[in-house]
Amino acid sequence: MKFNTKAIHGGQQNVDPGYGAVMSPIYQTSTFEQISPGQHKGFEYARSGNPTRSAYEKAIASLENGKHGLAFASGLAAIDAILKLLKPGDEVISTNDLYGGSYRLFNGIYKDLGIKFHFVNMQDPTAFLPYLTEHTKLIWAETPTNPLINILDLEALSKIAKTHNLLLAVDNTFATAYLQRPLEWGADIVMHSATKYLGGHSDLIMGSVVVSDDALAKKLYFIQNASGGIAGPMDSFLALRGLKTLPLRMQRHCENAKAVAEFLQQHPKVERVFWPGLSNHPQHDLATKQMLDYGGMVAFTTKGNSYTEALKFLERLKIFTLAESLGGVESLAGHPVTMTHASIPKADREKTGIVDSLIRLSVGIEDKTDLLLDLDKALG
Ligand code: P1T
Repeated sequence: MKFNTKAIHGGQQNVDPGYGAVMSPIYQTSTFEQISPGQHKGFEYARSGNPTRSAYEKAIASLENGKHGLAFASGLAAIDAILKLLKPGDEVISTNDLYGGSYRLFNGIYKDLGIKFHFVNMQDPTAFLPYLTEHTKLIWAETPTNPLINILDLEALSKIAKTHNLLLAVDNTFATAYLQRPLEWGADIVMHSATKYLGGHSDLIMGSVVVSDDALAKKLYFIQNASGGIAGPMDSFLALRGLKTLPLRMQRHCENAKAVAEFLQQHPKVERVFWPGLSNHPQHDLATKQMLDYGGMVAFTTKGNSYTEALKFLERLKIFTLAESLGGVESLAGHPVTMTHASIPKADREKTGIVDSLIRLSVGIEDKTDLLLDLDKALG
């Protein structure tokens, strides 16, 4: 099946054996009747499994070209489950340019539980080799990165991971399975904040993990059930509905982001634009190699790098809503320094390029003429 067909039908055969409902029903139940103790119809207790969640898990696994999908209560709950594969003393090499909440989970919780993190600029995939030790177990990559839209080389990272017997986990939230499928490049684990493009309508918080290896899937399923950070049936239903229009939405997100990036690039008040579709983006060729298109996320800095000017710009926007999050049909704008990346210490933030005037746009699927007009007026 091709991707557009899979988005609608992938893993969705016979979702309602009872009545043949075309859409997976929302099984809003905590438990399932057993015919005799231990004998049931496939589901027993809804933390362990729920048919609506299972329908979503099969669908996202199919889209990522993986074998096993797992759905969690949030993107961070999904990352949390992946980290629980590790033991005290293990080491992780993570990209230094990543979602602030992932950094907070690593540094604020798992560091104290005995896991050591090295935050490295992974744009050169060999840069972390000096940090490898016999204790290194996991490479954490995010591409495109949040918020600087840098691109990491999935093929190169997975080759290094295989050579050193490490797990490579990729946060695929910004790209989605429509634009990029990390498992196909050799990654072991792909993770999503399904809150974003997969759900697509800013109406749920959810996460997912997809793997192909059976033993790894078994461990993750054990963690999902034992820790209990599962996605509920209503959110699973909404995310599953979101997947069906993912290709259409992503096409428009990319088209509008191109218009926005090109507009910003020629604007006299703008210093620098970060969007991998621009030929002057440092990893434009790499993005062209590993992504189908360049995504709906655009970041930029203004001339003079003024914190106050950045806030004023954000307050003046009318169609772009000033809010955290991304990936919904509506355009959002954010200020990483005060919002999504505030939990990263200033010195670390600035080292990676998250400066005071950095603005992050999640370009929605509205008419692009209105979006450009809104940006133009707000830039003054
Ligand atoms: O919010 P949650 O569903 O728990 O997902 C966390 C997460 C993980 N990975 C990436 C790349 C993310 O962007 C996020 C969440 N990000 C935002 C809320 C944001 O505005 O960037």
